[in-house]
Amino acid sequence: MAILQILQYPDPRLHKVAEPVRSFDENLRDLVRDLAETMYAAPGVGLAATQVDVHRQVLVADVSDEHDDLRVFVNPVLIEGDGESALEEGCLSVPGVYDRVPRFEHIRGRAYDASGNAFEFEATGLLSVCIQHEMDHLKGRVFVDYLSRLKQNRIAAKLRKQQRHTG
Ligand code: GNR
Ligand code: NI
Repeated sequence: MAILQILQYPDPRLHKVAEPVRSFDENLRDLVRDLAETMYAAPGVGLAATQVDVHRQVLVADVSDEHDDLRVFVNPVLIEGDGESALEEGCLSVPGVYDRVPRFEHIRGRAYDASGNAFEFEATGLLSVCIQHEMDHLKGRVFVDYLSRLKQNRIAAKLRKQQRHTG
């Protein structure tokens, strides 16, 4: 198990598009364990492999208060989305920035677990928004990409400055 380093916006590696997982092996299960450990340590409610510079379609989420409801999604696809949600979002790769972006309130999709078993999922509320946020990461999209160019420039400048100070 290991806590992995999370890429910080505006790192260009956050815009890489993840490849589908082809072999459901020990390597994948190690990645899932490390993603979960890194998410819980942060702490965050979700984490995509892209954020730890692994460009494969794997994400984890746990929106429970007790941190006892880990969900693992490999090669996730949306089947349908409806309604509108605009929860305030944050991102471990964009610390200190919170904003609303357009999301479905309710989603249905399918994915694989870490052992390669296919399953269908349905989500509303925070879990739904979190899964959409993580699936965007896998496509190389960060939530601030939905904001105005002015906001994006301000956020990038602020975070670059912070990164100069903290290394
Ligand atoms: O920890 C996180 N909280 C959060 C809150 C609202 C909507 C999405 C999220 S995901 C975020 C963790 C993260 O950056 N995942 O990519
Ligand atoms: Ni994020």
